[in-house]
Amino acid sequence: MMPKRPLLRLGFLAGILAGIVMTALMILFSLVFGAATLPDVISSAVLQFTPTNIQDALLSTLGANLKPTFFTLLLVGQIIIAGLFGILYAALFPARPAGSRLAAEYEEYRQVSWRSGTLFSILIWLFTMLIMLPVTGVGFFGSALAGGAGLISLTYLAFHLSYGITLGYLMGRLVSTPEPQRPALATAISITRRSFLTQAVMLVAGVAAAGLLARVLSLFAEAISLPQESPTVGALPPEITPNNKFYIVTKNFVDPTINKAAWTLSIGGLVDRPYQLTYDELAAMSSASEYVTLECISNPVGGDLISNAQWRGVRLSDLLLRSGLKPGVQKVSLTAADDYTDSIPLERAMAPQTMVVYEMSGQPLPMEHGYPARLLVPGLHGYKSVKWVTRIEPVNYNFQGYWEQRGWSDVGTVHTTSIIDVPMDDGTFPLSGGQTGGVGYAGDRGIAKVELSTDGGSTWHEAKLRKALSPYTWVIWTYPWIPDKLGLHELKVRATDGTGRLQIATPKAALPDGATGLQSIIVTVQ
Ligand SMILES: Nc1nc2c(c(=O)[nH]1)N[C@H]1C(S)=C(S)[C@@H](COP(=O)(O)O)O[C@H]1N2
Ligand SMILES: [Mo]
Repeated sequence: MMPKRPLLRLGFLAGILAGIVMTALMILFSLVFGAATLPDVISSAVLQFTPTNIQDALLSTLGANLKPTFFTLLLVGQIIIAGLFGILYAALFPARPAGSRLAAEYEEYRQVSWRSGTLFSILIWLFTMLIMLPVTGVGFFGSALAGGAGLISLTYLAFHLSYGITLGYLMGRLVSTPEPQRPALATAISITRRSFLTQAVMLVAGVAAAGLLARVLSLFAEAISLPQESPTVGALPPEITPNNKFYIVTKNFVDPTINKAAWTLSIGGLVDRPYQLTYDELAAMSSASEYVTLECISNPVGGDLISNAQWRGVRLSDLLLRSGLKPGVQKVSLTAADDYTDSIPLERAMAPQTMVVYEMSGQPLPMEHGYPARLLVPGLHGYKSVKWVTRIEPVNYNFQGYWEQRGWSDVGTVHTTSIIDVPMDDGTFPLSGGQTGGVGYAGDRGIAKVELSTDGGSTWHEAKLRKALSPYTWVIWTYPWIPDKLGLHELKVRATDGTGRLQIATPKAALPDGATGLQSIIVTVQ
C-alpha cells in the first residue's frame, strides 16, 4: 500500500502544475477568442457585489491598475485552488495495491492515472457548472455569459480536462518511476518526490518571478511613457485627442474581441419591422461625421476622464426610421457584447447628433473604444455611449441600465466644467508673466465664457476662447497672466455654458450624477 502523505503532497504539486497549464490555456483562449476566463467571471461578480461607492472610489483612485492587479491575484488564486484540488484527487484516487509485485502496482497506478484524471476533471467541471457559476451570478452552465450555456460548458470542459488529464498524468509519472535498486515503494516515492519537489518549486518560483518581472517592466514602461514635459509647466491638450491617448473606461476585466464579419446589429423591440445589419450593411448606409467630447460620469472636477474625437457613423434616427416605431415608445435601450446595457430617452435617440459610430478620428473604431461599432450620445456622460453595441430596442417603460442598477443617475446630462492645464498644480510660474490655459466643456450646451481667478476666487478675468470644433466639444481657453507678486497663488477656473448658466461651484462627489465644484490649484510665482 502506498503511503498517503507523500501522495497528498504530490497531489498538491501536480495540481499546481496542472493549474498553471489550465490557466495558461484559459489566457490563450481569452486572448484569441475574447472568452471570459474563470477569474474574469469571478472578478466581475465581486465587482457586482461591491457597493457602488467603494467601486467608485477604487476605480477612480487606482484606475487602470486596479483591474490588472486584482485579475493577477485571482489567477494566482486559481492556481492555488488547482493545487488544493490536486490533494483531493490524490485522496480520492489513491493507488490500489494490485498484487504482491511492486512493478505491477506502479504499472496500474500509471495506467489508471489519466482515466482517473479525466473522471476527476468531469467531476469538478460539474461542480463549476452547477455550483460555482450559478453562485457567481452567471447561471447554470454560465447561461448568462456572452457565449451562452453551450459554448461556455464546452470550453470549460476543455479547460477542466486539460487540468485533470495533466494532473492524472503527472501523478502517474511521479509514482511510476521506481529505482530498480530500491525495493521499498515508499523510498522510491520519497526520492522521486524530492527531485520532483525541487523541480516543481523551481518552476513555480520561475513562473512567479517572470510574472513579477513582467509586471515591474510594464509599470516601468508606463512610467517612462508618460508625457516628458517639465513637471512644473503643464501643456494645453491637443484639441483632438489622439486615439491612443483617449481615456478608456470599461466595466470588464477582459473586453470583448469582436470579429467584424460575424458582428451584427439587431433593431428589435417596439418596432414595426425588426431587422439586422451586418457591419458592411451599416457602413453602406449614409453616414455623418461630428466632433464630440466624451466625459465619464465618474470624472472628478479637473480629472482626466475626458477626451475629444471626430466620429463617423450612422444616425440612430435613420436606423429607427427604417424599423418604424410602435406607439408608446418611451426609451431606446442598448445592449452590448459584454452584456453592458443602457438607455436614452426617445427624444435623445432621434436627435441628429446621436449616432452609431464606427470611425474615430479617421481610424476604424479601436477595440477598446467599442470595435466594430458603438453608440455616441453627445451631451450625456460617457456611460450612455454603449461600446460594442449589438442590439437596439425601443421600449415602453423606464429601462434601467448596468450603472443605473448600481446607483448611478439615469439622466446623465454633463455638468458644465472647466480645467486648468497650464500651469500645473504645485508648479511654478514666471513673475514676468506667461500664458495660462485649459478646456471648458458643457456637453451640447456649449461654452459661452471661461474665467480665471488668480487670487483664490476674489476676482475673475475673462479668458480667450478658441472656436469650438462643433456644438458638442470642449473649447480651449487661454489667458495671459502677469502676476503682481512673488510667492503662492491660488488659481481657480469657472465656465458659463451656452444657456448662460454658471458652472456649479458647490463641491460634490461623482456618485450619483457627476462631480461638481471648481478646480483650484496652487502655483509658486518666482
Ligand atoms: N459595452 C460597454 N460600453 C460602455 C462601457 C462598458 O463598460 N461596456 N463603459 C461606459 C463608460 S462608463 C464610459 S465613460 C464610456 C467610455 O468610453 P471610452 O472608453 O471609449 O472612452 O464607455 C461607456 N460604454
Ligand atoms: Mo463612465
